[in-house]
Amino acid sequence: MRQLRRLDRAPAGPGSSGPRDLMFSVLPGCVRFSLHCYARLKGHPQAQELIGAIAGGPRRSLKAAAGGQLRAKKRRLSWPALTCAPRSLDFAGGADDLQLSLDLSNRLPRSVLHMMKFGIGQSPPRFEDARLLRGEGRFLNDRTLPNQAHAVFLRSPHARARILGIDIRRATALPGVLAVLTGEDVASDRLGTIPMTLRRKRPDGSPMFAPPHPGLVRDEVRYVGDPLVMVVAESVEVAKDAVERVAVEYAPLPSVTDTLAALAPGAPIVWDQCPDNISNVFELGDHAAAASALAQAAHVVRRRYVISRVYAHFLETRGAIGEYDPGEDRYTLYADVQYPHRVRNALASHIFKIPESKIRVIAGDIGGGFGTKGWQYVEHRLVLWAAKKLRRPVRWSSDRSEAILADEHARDNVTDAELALDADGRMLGLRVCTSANVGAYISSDRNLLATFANVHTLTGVYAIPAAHVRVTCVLSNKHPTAPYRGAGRPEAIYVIERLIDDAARQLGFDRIALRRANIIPSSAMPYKNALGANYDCGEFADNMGAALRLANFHSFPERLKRSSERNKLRGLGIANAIERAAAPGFEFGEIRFNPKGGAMVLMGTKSQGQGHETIFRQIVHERLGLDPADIQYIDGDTDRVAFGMGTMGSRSTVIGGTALWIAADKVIAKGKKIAAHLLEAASEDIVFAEGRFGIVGTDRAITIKEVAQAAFQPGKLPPGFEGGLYETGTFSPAQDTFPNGCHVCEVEVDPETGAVALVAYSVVDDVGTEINPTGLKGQIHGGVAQGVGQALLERVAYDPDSGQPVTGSFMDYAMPRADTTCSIKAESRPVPTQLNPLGAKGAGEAGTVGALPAVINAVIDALVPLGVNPADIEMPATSERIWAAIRNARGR
Ligand code: MCN
Repeated sequence: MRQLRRLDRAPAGPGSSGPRDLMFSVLPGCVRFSLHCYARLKGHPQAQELIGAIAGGPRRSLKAAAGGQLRAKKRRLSWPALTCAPRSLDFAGGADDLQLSLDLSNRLPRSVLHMMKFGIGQSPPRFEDARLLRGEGRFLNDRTLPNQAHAVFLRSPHARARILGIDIRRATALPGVLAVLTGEDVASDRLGTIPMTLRRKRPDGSPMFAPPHPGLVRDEVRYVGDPLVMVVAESVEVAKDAVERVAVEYAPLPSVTDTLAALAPGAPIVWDQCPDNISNVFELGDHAAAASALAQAAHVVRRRYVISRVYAHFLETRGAIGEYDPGEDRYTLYADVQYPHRVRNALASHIFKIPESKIRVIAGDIGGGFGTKGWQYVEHRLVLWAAKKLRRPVRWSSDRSEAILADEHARDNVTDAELALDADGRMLGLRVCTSANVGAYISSDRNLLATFANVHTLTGVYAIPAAHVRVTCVLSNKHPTAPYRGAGRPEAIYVIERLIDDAARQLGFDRIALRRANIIPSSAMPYKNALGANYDCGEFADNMGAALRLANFHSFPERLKRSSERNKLRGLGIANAIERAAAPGFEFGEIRFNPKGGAMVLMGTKSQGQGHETIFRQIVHERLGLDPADIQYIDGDTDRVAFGMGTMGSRSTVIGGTALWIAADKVIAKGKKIAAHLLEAASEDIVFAEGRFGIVGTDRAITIKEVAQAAFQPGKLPPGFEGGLYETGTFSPAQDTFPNGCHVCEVEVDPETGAVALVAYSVVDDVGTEINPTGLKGQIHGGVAQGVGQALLERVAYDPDSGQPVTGSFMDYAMPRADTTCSIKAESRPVPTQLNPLGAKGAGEAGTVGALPAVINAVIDALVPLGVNPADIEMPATSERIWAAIRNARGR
């Protein structure tokens, strides 16, 4: 029996002519199939035709159905193949919704059935999209609690100033104001901070200086935006008025924002206790080996690269609602956080010092997180604290202009890199010294993550036998930094891939030949690089070859010629990317059946837009053959999900997916025992395949749904057998996976204005087994766009004298838009890893990792023929910078 099921379709938008996406699943191994069509018919006048086409004729019972049109999608089903007589047909539903259920005997070709499969490697439309596109998502701002009050923060207007006094009397007196809270209140209520677990040293060997943010400051402000007063009122408007009535007496002090300026002797000091502004130093690799390689090399290429400061402009700005239940003496935090369980742990263990059971964290839909919606934002603790004081829910919701002041920023470093090569261009050693600007506070390990966790791939995909990196974490009067898509990975690949282009130019090598000569061959796998990363598998040279083919590299000279005929410069940039993804650390998944045989999947990961609801259903469908429509998906609630580490570091698919795989294995193991009892066979004779438990060598079988139903009926179980069917999986991999790929970017530059147009972009990526190829492409595209944004446009800029951020709105902070990018060709060359049963590697950051160097290398490639010094081109490569570099080259 074959079963073919219509699962869902994306809603048609206004003006569209009918259902856009039709999705089916097939459970192979069956003789017949049935087809269920759930169509929302309103506004789709051709539904009858659709149904007729599916059913191959019978429209007799469809007269109530109006609307719907069938449009075969290229890679999906060919509709004529479905024109076969139904054995039975029935429908149900109201005026707007129709559920069509066809039971058709036979006959879809195997190839068609394969295309319609829902499991791993298929690209069904995302389950979450219908809800999200209809505006039925549950984002934080969709949530309103009865009697909620509103919080607004007073943030420092100075980069550094001593607070001489705070007068809240006029604010408190404003009608509608419920509370005006200051750093004194935080201190007297003894709210804690999150301790550092990293044990770092300063250059003189003394312990790391890592000052956490207290929540609200009371003595001194240290960056523009530093929160010092929280007003809670009946409405946001009243709270904002009250904030303006708070009188703070400041004594401004000199500030420093630039990284190298903060390190200079006599620089303004961010913290009196740390006179050199150096928080700590991190080192990795073999210093002596790298030094000796540099000393003995025929050539050494030395360059300085600057990675600009950017920040994640989520579609949904951050927010939090705190609620306190005095009856249960329990807090609930509603917030757009990436790791609900870790937020709960941090709040309970370190901020409030109460049992974890006293806090529930709920994260609904999240409009983008990008690594930056982490756990230690002070607003989380403050809304809970205020809610308990006021016995009312307290909401804070950042608006777009507050976001740049309230959110953590990312990247921001200056790197000096040296590459040693022999006379033939073989790479011998790499030495890297980075000064990373970490801002004014270090409130948890997370704030330092990008400075150390991903430097291991600085040697890229190349066999460089000796390497050493030293990262100096520099305090400044800027916002703290946090992980942001890639969190050190793009920075690492930026350094090595620019350095190779610079080496090729300086020494007269062909840039591709130089890469090929040094690339780690797949025969060398597993390969431990000089910084300790253990690359388990990968075909780096083949990826580069495939990417160059995809980009039509051989015909680049013709395109170059055509561009120059139009007085445009053209450049092509290459970057081989590799990254650590899905680092060891537990993740959790649960499959919980109900007595009707449906299942709930509960995950410790938290989707922020990646499409988890779809991929985890795919994995469960693949393993258990469950109808995805029978699966309810839950994440982001610490009361409902037993445990979780959350979503970051491109870990959810690999680690969460494997946890779910383990849970499914346990379901099968228990299911076999139940099936054996029901089929009166020995459990060793039961085999499970495609959703059915059968007796080996016979056609006697029952479905997993029937087994699940039996699990809740004592009479159907062996005597003394534990009933129920709910299994969990908790998994931590032995090591990171290493997704890799090659990016080829082409740009056109207008030599008169310096304007850059991205004209072609190709990526070949290896993320191991692709769970959902379309979702994956979306991730690659989104990641590339984020990299392109940083390479060409984005930068958080500060006025060096006052320390004021001068890119406070989208008028000054240049966000990439659709017309900044071009059509991105993404092709997969998966080399499945053995590190997890899925064979998957992480993918969520891969696009960004290669994009920074590919774009900048392309821009430089375009400009070098004009005599532009590559050192004059740093990110963001704005038209103004390029124009100035061209003028410089022309000696004007
Ligand atoms: N995928 C796949 N096959 C694989 C790996 C991944 O098909 N072998 C696809 C799946 O569709 C999966 C998605 O890629 O849902 C991302 O999977 P994964 O690499 O496991 O990454 P995570 O789900 O853990 O997401 C984290 C990652 C990171 S670190 C950032 S930053 C980022 C990113 O995802 N932030 C995002 N992508 C984002 N996408 C959106 N829309 N919003 C964000 O905030």
